[in-house]
Amino acid sequence: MEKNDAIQWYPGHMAKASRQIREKLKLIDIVVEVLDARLPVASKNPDIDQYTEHKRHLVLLNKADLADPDQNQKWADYLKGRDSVDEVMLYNAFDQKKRPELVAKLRSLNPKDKKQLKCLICGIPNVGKSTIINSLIGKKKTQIGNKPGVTKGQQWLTAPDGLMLLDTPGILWPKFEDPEVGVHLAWIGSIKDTIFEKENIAADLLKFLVGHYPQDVAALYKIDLADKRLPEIFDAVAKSRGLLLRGGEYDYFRTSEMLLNDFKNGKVGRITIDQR
Ligand SMILES: Nc1nc2c(ncn2[C@@H]2O[C@H](COP(=O)(O)OP(=O)(O)OP(=O)(O)O)[C@@H](O)[C@H]2O)c(=O)[nH]1
Ligand SMILES: [Mg+2]
Repeated sequence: MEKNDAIQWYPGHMAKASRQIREKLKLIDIVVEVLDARLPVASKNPDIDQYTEHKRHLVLLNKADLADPDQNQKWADYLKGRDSVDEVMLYNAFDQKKRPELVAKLRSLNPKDKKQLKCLICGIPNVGKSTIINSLIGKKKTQIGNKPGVTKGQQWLTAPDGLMLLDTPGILWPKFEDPEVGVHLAWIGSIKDTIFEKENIAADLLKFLVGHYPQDVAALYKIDLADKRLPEIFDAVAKSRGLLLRGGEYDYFRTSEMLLNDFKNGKVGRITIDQR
C-alpha cells in the first residue's frame, strides 16, 4: 500500500457528502445504515455512529443473497445486540418479497407515530443504497451501478407507506488502520480496484476463497485443488478459462480481472469475507 492511498480513498466529494448529511440530520427520523452482508465489519463507516446518537437506527445487511447463509444469521444476531442498534435485517434489494418486512420494521421504529417518516439511507459506496430505495419505491427512480460513486449528490425520494427516503453518496472514512480492509473493500467494489495492483488483490482473493470456500472455487473453474499450492491454482484457473498470452503463457492480468469480477458479481457462490 502506498502512503498516498488515504487521499484517493477519501476524495473531496466524500467530505462534502458527509457534511451535507450532518446538515440534514435534524430532519431525519430513522437512520438506515446499509452494510454489505459479505463484509459486515469492514463495510461499516464508524462515522455513522455519530449520526445515530438521538435517532432510531436500522442496520440493513444488504446483498444477503451473495453472502454465506450461516454467516448471515450469525452476523444478524450479533449486530442486534449492539447498543445503538434498534433493528437489524438481512436484505436483498432485488427480492420484492423482502419489501413488506422492511416497511414494517421502519414503521415499527416510528418515533412519534408520524405519518411521514424521513429515513436517511447511508453507508459506504456500492453497498446498494440506491437499489434499496428503488425496491421501496417499486420503480427504478435512482441510478445504480456495480462500481463506487454512482450517486453523486443527495436526493429525497417519496415511497409508498408514508416513507421519505434520502439517497446519499457512499462515504468512506479518511484512514484505514488495517490495510487489509482496503483490499476487502476493493473486492466488493466499494473502492476502485485500480488503486491496487490487480494481480495482488486477485491473488489475495483466491487465497481467501481457497481457504474458506474451496468447493465453490473447484466447482466454478472445474479444477481439482488437491495437492495444489496457490500459484498452481492460479494457473489452473487461467487454464480453465483459456486465458493465455500469445506466447502460450498464462495471462495473469486477465485472470486477475476475471477472478475479481466473478467474486463481485456473486458467481463464485455465497461468500462472507468477515467471518464470525
Ligand atoms: N446481488 C445483489 N446485488 C445488489 C443488491 N443491492 C444492490 N446490488 C447491486 O450492487 C451494485 C451497487 O448498487 P447501488 O444501489 O448503485 O449502490 P450504492 O450504495 O447506491 O452505491 P453508490 O451510489 O456508488 O454509493 C449494483 O450493481 C446493484 O445491482 C442486492 O441486494 N443483491
Ligand atoms: Mg447510490
